[in-house]
Amino acid sequence: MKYQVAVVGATGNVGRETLSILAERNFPVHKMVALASSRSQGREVSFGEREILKVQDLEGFDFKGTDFAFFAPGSRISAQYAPKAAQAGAMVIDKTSCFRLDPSVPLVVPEVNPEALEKCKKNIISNPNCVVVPLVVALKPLDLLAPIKRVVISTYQSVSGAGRRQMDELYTQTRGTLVNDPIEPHLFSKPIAFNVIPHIGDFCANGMTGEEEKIALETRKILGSHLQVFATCVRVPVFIGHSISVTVEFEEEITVEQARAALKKAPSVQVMDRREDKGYVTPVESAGEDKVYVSRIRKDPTVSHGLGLWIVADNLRKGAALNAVQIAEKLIAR
Ligand code: 11C
Repeated sequence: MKYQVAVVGATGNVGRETLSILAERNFPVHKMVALASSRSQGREVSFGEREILKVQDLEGFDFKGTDFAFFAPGSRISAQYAPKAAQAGAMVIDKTSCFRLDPSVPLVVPEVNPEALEKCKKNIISNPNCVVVPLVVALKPLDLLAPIKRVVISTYQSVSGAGRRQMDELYTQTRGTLVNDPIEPHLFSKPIAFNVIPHIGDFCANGMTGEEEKIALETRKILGSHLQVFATCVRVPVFIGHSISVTVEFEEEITVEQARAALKKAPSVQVMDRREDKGYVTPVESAGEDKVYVSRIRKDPTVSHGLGLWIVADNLRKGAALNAVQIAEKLIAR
């Protein structure tokens, strides 16, 4: 069986990656439609090496006959159009934060909580935040070994998570700095070239940022409310690949060897952990790859039962587009 598929937000980073992954994985498509705002109408996007698609205006599009609709526009666009697509009969897989905390919308990472798909009531499934996906892929096998009590993370998030124009800002600022022609920050609040910015999302009343709140709430929705999450999110001058420094506190003792063995067996995880030069993965190496890389597994002696980890993944692939395509593949398999 083949499906009619729509990609909404087809000109953005995640939309284009979705088209490319659907083509790479030979997703069974009989008709592919690329949608975006009227501003992008008529632009061309590639569907793998097979096809060039003309972008159509989302506003006038009738989703009747669409089987899968991958949404990767802004959250407000998803709020407006995803329910329309779902009502027209499309299974919506939404990559924005719009519905993630809605109790009637499953928030799914197929290797971690596929059972949540059973609870899909509105024809909408949410894809988690691009830090949360790799985080839960790595934490789930550890949580099965010994329940996790608390997770403290610091993120090192690439500019592609923010968008295409933010990638351009890093490029032009870097070049400008090197040729002594500094470019003022425009999309980021402070210079991103040769700098790091501890601010992703809007500030909340409690001092957290939106990204930090999302990470805590989404991780608990997926893994369970038995664990607490505290995050500090930082934008770094890297184009693709989010990294996470993680400290995990367990209810019971778990050794480094047990953790390493469980992670080695876990789906989508690649352990790369030699305690020597180059024995770990950096974001540049994760770009274009599908795995969640885990390095620097070590004991945290400052708490009763603690481990430290370093996690890296391509934020546009496993963090976003690939996970969404895997959700659709899981639905087809069922
Ligand atoms: C970033 N993680 O790197 C964000 C992008 O919740 O879907 C994804 C925001 C989200 O800026």
